[in-house]
Amino acid sequence: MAVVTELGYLGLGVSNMAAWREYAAQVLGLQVFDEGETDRFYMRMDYQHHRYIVHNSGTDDLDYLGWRVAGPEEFDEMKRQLEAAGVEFRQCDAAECQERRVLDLIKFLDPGGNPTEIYHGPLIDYHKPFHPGRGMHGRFVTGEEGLGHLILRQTDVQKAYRFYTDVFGMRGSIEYHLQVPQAPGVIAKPVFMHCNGRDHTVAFVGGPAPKRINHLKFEVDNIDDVGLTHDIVRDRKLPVHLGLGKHSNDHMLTFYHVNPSGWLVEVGGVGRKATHQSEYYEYDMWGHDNEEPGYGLDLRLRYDWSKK
Ligand code: MBD
Ligand code: FE
Repeated sequence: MAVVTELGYLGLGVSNMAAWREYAAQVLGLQVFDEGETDRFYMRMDYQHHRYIVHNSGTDDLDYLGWRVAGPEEFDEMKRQLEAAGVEFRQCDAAECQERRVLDLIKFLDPGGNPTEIYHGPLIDYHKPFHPGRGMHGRFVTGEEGLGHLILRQTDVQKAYRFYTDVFGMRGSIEYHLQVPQAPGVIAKPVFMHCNGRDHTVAFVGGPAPKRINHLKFEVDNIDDVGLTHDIVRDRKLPVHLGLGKHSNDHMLTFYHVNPSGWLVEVGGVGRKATHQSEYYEYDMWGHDNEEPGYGLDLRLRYDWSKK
């Protein structure tokens, strides 16, 4: 069976290109550049030509995701797996491969209707060292673990779980049983999936959501980069949905703020890798208090020590 090896690139659609360029470089520390095109720019976080194409599409949402397979054989095998699962895909031509800077490419929709791409052979620019948009203490954690993680909208979480396990070869399970403050008695059971050493690469919460993407996680390898980004976000008074805290699944120190498109970015790091065995939690280790509701993670993550 062919398996996806990493979440390699994303297409983001935005309405305010200038705000995104400034935010990406000065708040997140990404390398922002363009190739002379007026309808898009690129964001880089390592040697790969780009990890993000930011399109002037006005969607203020995720426009597509790119999943990597190891090489030509796995690419062909993945096409057979999609056929066997009854998923209609489109083989892309040379121009479309060049647009994504990959050797081969197919496009289709995942069970939640999210535009999804499978590729092999990304362009890696080893002659061009990563140059962050602002000072960083350390680095983004990418490499074989891909660009980070995201929560992706799904109408049927069980159907999505089956697709990402049976067709993509990922593994995962429900990892939390969480209280929903606005709906007493309701327990949210988010599913987290991994395909490499990263604890999770994609997660599904289920239920209606205004956008395909709930949040995108940027992992840094130095706790001082979490602190620096946190200071910059606080100084700019960007809304912080969940304050600093530590997750029970990946043990990372993170916080969630709102980007210029109105959806969430989670910045954090210095945790643990995938354990490759299922476990679940009722609470995060500490923190992640909801400071400003309404951005899609209105869940009780912190244990209440005033109880009893
Ligand atoms: C995560 O990265 C996350 O976003 C949530 C909600 C819970 C655990 C880990
Ligand atoms: Fe997350």
